[in-house]
Amino acid sequence: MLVFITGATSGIGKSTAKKFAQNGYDLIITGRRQERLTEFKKQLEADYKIKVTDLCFDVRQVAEVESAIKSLSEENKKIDILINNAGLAAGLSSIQEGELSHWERMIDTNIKGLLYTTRIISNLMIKNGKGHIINIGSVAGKEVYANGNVYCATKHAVDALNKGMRIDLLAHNIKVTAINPGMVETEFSIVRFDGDEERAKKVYMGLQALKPEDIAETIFWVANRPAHVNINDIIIMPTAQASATNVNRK
Ligand code: NDP
Ligand code: 8X3
Repeated sequence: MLVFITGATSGIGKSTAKKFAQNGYDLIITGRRQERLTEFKKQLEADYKIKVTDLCFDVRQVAEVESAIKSLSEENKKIDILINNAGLAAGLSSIQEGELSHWERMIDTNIKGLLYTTRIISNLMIKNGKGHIINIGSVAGKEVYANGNVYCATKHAVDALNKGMRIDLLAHNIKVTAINPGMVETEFSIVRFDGDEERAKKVYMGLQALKPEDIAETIFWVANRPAHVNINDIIIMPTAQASATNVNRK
């Protein structure tokens, strides 16, 4: 079995790659940071005796996405599971004050990047007669919170695309699942606050946030249901979080 993961250099994508590797799956790991990909590939191959292919590309650049996937061997084009995970929040500002560059980065990554990857890989799955696409959405795709405007809009788009692709791919024996996490402690908030680690730490202060491993477990479980079973949609939160904004901090 072969799993293609976007954004495997950090956080949820990295933990998910490790979880599948531990269970003997071959992997295609992707991201923009080549050094991290090279190191991670070496480590996974040594620890788990699986085959790992690394592809360094920016999901926002359609030409890069196409040429990276085209460069795969015929064997590596038989992708069983696509995990559309690469994504980010940039900024936390009101609609009247938000930075255009932040908005463009989120829209280009979370929506357009996911679309570019899905279009090509879904065609490979159709050729193969089966597949499973797992989209990483968010609680921000189910609710909207103050100053979350554009990030929430991109994750609402993922929610809609998840439903839309399930309908379009129905005739092709391709499962489509969304995993929608609440707060997960990764590099997410550091990226959101443009590298401000102190501000990022405060997001998770006083509560036990989810760990990326918790999401990896869930993704692995979803991917291992019997052939006739599809999990459409999961919302997974820390026990200390009831909604996007209701958090029990000690
Ligand atoms: P991280 O910042 O730890 O990881 C993000 C990953 O996405 C990195 O591997 C990064 O790789 C990759 N990525 C970002 N932009 C691009 C790009 N333009 N091209 C290719 N790869 C890219 O965050 P998380 O693990 O938390 O985030 C993973 C997903 O989970 C995102 O879609 C996020 O929205 C979602 N999510 C996160 C939550 C959280 O609380 N952490 C909650 C709900 C959803 P590189 O920089 O090397 O390109
Ligand atoms: C990430 C979770 O609450 O910051 O998608 O939007 S949140």
